[in-house]
Amino acid sequence: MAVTESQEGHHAHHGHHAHGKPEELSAAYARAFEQAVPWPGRQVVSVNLEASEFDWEFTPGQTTRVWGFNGSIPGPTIEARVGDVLEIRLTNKLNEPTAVHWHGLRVPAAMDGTDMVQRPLNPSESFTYRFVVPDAGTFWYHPHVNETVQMERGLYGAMVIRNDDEPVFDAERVLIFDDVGLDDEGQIKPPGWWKEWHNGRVGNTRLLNGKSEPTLEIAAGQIERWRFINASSARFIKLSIGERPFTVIGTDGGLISAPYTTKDFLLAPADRVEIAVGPFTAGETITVESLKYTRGAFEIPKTQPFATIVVGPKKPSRAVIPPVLRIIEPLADRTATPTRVVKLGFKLSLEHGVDFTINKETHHHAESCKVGELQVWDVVNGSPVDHPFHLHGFFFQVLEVNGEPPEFQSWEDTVNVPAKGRVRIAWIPDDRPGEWMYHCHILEHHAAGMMAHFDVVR
Ligand SMILES: [Cu+2]
Repeated sequence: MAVTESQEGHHAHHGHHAHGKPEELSAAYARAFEQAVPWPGRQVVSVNLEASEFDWEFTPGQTTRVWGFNGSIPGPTIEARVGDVLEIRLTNKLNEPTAVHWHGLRVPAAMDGTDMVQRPLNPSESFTYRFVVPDAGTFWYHPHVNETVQMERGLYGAMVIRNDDEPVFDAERVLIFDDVGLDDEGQIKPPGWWKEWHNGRVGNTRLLNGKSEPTLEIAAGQIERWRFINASSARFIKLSIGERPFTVIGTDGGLISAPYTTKDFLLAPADRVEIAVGPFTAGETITVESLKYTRGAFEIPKTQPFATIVVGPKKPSRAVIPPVLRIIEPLADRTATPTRVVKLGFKLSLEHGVDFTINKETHHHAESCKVGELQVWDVVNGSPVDHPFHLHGFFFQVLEVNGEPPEFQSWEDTVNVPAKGRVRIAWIPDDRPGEWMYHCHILEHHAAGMMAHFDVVR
């Protein structure tokens, strides 16, 4: 199996990734593929994704050699309805192996796209993923192979899954935050030395939908639904719309319990938020920006712009934000006894300067979880930097962050665990046994060991 140098280091830590050709499907894969049948009245949505290298203008007039899906950054937005089957054919036109993870989707383990459940596609190979999409919300896709390079260069895209009874807005858009580290020639810098491993890469060029500081136009008087995704390697975005109030309606796992109005919202790497934006007045100019946030890294917090909103002539509005968006029954009380403690830590390393650990191990092998059994996990951060904790394949509820309950009920797949802080989560594995993982979504921390494998068993 041909692997790049950066992959070998990653693979060396755990020995049970899948072998064989992609077309020699495992029994679990074949079963999952066969069982992916649309719900009544729903359909199969077919998508072709091709990962390749091409030229892209992050800034007008400056060409950068990038990697992406279907020749654009971000890749195409994959849209479907709850209960549809997505059949996604991935073709690898890169010169190194890749595979795709469907971030936040509750797919069978065999379709999760990690190197535990499939052998990554070699150059020029194709592979078809097929699964039902059971939940409405804003999700995204990205490789789970050599991520610090592949995602930095532009391999990611959004997924929007809708229900029949979505709240009504005047318009809707998907907005993906990212950044990229460019050199003087406008080319992507190779991975950096120990500071970049410690902090994760924060690039010098801020992007919204693959462009440096674009302009967004909105009609005065209208209210739009904006679905934000933070696809950056390590940047924390404290979202602000010109420091005006906006209304949060959804997070990682779709709609939240009730609208929540705020002036800022923290998006750690891999987080999503859906907000109602507007109404504004004709002629206004508003900045979409990230406010100062201290995450404990060696960096100076700054307020930084990502885009400019220009408000055009007034149009009528038909938007209605319902007072109750969704009923979310709590899985557990805040005082529930934890069934597991997940300790996020670090240790000094000759190779990286610092290694990142879970329960004192890099690439930790964690205990299995039983289908149907309530999980209450205390995720404890013993390090002086924030870590966004991501659980593959399942949604959890946040019970507490540093002892405080969250502002609203929601389903999440990523939660920021503050420096020296503690987050208590609850979740129940539904009947999708197999190999899963949880890890820090700062890509350099994940690569430097802050991840754990575990099985869901019947
Ligand atoms: Cu981390």
